[in-house]
Amino acid sequence: MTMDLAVLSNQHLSLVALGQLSEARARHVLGAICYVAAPLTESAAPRIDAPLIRVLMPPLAEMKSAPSGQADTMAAAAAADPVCDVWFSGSALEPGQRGDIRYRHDGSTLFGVIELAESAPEAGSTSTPLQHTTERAYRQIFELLEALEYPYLFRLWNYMADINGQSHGLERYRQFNQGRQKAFIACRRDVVGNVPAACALGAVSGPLTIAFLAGRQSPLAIENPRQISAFAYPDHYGPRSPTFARASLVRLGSEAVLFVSGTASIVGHRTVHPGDVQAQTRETLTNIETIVQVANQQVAKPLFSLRNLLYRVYVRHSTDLAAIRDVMQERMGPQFNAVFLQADVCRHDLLVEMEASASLPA
Ligand code: 3EB
Repeated sequence: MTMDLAVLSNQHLSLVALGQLSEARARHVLGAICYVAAPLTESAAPRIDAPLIRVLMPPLAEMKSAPSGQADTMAAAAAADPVCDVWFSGSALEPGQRGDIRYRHDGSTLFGVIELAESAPEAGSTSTPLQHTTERAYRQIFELLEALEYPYLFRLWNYMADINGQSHGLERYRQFNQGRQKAFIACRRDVVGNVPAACALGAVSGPLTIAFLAGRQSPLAIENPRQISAFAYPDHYGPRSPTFARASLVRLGSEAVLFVSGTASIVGHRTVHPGDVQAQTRETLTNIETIVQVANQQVAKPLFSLRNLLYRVYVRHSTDLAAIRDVMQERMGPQFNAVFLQADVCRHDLLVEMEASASLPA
């Protein structure tokens, strides 16, 4: 049976569907990130021999309809089946484990996952546990990539508990940024310009959980002209800037793969439309559209569009689901491909954040 698979592509599958993939197709799974409302029992865990991580981040489904006679605003979001972002390779895969990282790779692309419980640094260190743990995770990632000769990070997903919480006098997201940037510097990685696409979101609970895609082909880092680059944010967003690009674009064989980072209602460096989830959704889509235009200039044709991306939408308040979906529909029509997750976004005033990807013949 021939697997008509792209060089690198992703798909949203329910956890059940992931467990039921044919053996031939399962062999092509690089890895998966599964978003679950509650910890999985062992029997519910899919028996798939690929790196898979579970993030406690409830998937959202809209209720079919509001009770008759009640206003639309009564329509609430309900928990949906666990949903997985599954990454496929068109080639044969090799599995591996090194330290706390599990990975699979195909000679061109590597997908890895690492989960670390937060632990305090040795006595005398000024790092907070989250900062220390982040630094350890990233050092392991860079060491693996060096050892296996996959030098280029395309994309990272960062998930942590209580992202907006305060401890040791600093917001936890800012502690994470400190640890991440320190590891980049220690491992002689660029912290401005040539940096990977990423997202950083708050889960209900659980360890620091990171998934990543890396390769042997250098990606192009893309910035959004409407926004100040995150690595150049002013100091008042934290002592160390976030280390990510607005998107990355990589050419793999005959395909162009676009990774749009977590994108929110930020213009310049400021949050705009605080308290207005629909206006935030419109601004976010305008930001993604702008990133898509920059990517299209790079491939010299209108390859990517809002409609042909695959979205993950992080919703702070599950009751905002319908309002967000309506704006997406108003902008893209009914045919868009998205999953919605309840998550904490890394600024208090952000109500929604979206990330997207597409893999297209270029
Ligand atoms: C922002 O634009 C919103 O720290 O890796 C988006 C994407 C955000 C990635 C990260 C943070 C990150 O600043 C937050």
